[in-house]
Amino acid sequence: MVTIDEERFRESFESYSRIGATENGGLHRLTLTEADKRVRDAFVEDLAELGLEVRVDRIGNIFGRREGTDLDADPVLIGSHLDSQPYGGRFDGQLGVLAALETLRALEDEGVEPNRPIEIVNWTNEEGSRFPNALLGSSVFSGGTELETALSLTDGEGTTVRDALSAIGYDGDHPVEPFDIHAHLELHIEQGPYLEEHGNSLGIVEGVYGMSWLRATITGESDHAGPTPMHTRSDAMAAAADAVSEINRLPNRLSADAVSTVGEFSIAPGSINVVPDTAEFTVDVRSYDDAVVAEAVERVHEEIEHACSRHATSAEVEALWNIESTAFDPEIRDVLEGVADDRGIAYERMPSGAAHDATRINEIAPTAMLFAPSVDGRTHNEDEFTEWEDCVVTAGCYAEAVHQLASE
Ligand code: HGY
Ligand code: MN
Ligand code: MN
Repeated sequence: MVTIDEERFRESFESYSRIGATENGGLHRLTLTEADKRVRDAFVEDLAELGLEVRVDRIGNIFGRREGTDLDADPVLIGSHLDSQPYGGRFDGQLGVLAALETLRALEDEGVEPNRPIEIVNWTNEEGSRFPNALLGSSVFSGGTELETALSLTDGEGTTVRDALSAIGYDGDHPVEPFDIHAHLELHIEQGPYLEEHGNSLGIVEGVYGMSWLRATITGESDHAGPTPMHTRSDAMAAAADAVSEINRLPNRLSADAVSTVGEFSIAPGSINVVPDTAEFTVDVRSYDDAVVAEAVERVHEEIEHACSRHATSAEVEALWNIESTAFDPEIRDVLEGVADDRGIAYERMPSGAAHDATRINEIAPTAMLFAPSVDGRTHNEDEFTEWEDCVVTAGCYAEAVHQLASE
């Protein structure tokens, strides 16, 4: 049995939450920025303090290794991500990394020496908001994305991942190559309303939705807002507005779980008395059923085409990213259920609408996740919140499950 130190866990959480903190209790800690560097430095320091062998790979993933008694045993991998959304929450990703850190500290405290090594990780660019390929570090590690492709991704200012990594000194020299993993476990906040609605303190995640990201650029003609008759206009904004309202109505016509989001939107030239000639927006479509995601992508293309023909405009639609839905390992889910049952914790099995690095690791190793409840389901904003008692309960289960997996 392993018991976490609640005070120490909370202190870590509070101190990491001060790095890139916003005034309203959130985090603005975009991947590979100065704030991300500072939290990475804090993480490396904490790993070194535990006497772990620390390594940084070429996509900036940070690993710490705690040896087991059996030097040849495949390790258990634990961890999550420390990057945040713009003005995001302080629980998304960070809670998982710190629960993993607290697990290692608790094992150390209690002098528990499982036979398996344990590897802790902080993945680069899980969020995908600065460099639009989410789960980037874990995707390169699992072989889902080529290293060169990842390093060449650019942000809105044209900075490449490669340059951003070296600017913060995390362009590691360790090769990005998957090692054999006995089991991987990620703790995360639910980022949805169901645990709270059902009165459960823990979610045992069955799997993660499939998703596709697109970027559409609609081109029209800029004209004078006054003398240009409506029927002669090629108004890119009007076309985009039509397309976006249809895209937002799509999910109801596709499936009970389908969702679509237009998260970025810009127009040019952006003058009050000029008909816009350019509109650019992103689309994020998801469902647990990959066929629904594929159908949604097709319908997005159609809606944009129809809107463009109504407004004498043209469009280019770029596929940014796609990931299939994934089902987690039933045996590890059973370990989690056993731990929750032993502790009398109310839990439920559920899918995840949010993508996680565990999705990628599940492609190469037995993987599972557990969720802590999100108050009002709010996330990806500064109001993101999880009751501390729920953080402790979930992290306690996590530590015990890791201990059991590492002792198998
Ligand atoms: O987009 C996602 O689901 C994750 O938060 N990156
Ligand atoms: Mn996350
Ligand atoms: Mn997120």
